[in-house]
Amino acid sequence: MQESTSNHQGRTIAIGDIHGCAKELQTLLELIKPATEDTIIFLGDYIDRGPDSKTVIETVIALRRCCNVVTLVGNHEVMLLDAIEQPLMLSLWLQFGGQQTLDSYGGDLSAIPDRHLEFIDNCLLFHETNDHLFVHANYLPTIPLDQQDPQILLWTHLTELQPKPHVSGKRVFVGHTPQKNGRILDYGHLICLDTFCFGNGILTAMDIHSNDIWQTDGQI
Ligand SMILES: [Mn+2]
Repeated sequence: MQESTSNHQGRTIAIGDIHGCAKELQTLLELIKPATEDTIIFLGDYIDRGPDSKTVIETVIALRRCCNVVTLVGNHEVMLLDAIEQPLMLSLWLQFGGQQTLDSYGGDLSAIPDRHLEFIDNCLLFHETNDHLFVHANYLPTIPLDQQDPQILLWTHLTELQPKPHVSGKRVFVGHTPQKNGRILDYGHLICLDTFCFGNGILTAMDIHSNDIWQTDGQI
């Protein structure tokens, strides 16, 4: 999906890591009030750690009826898929918050419906528009996103690698590195929208053109 820089049809809004916080996601969507022409871009990590990953995925799937939806993959979705394909990876995933995900489905891996697995399978490694790049975790500044190591795109925290502006000149939106003070991290060329929802209840969305920000306050 390509946006036009000269003629925006609706808003383009990015949402940070949800991690099973279904109530916060629903509150945030009530604040945003998505319209048919709007595009919402999720930066990945829908599942794990928080209490209701099943409802989060259900909510994102249902949102497709209301507006355009772009869904990126996070490292936690990759861990779930790995756990299904490689039994040895299951215990690792369970330690990284996967247990809460299984609990939300009320059972084991086989209790996850196929359409939820298809949703995860179809999530994108990155998304690119005329002016912006979207990826879960990080990037190397000198390489086009489609040539980068998925390990960096999905796993490397900004505390390990704080990249300079991307060679494309595009502003980059990421999640993955939790901002425990609940505020977005804004380097100008790079914005992190992971405001640590599973820890503090604050989930963040940002209109990438107006820079308007919506947040749940953690009290709801
Ligand atoms: Mn992550």
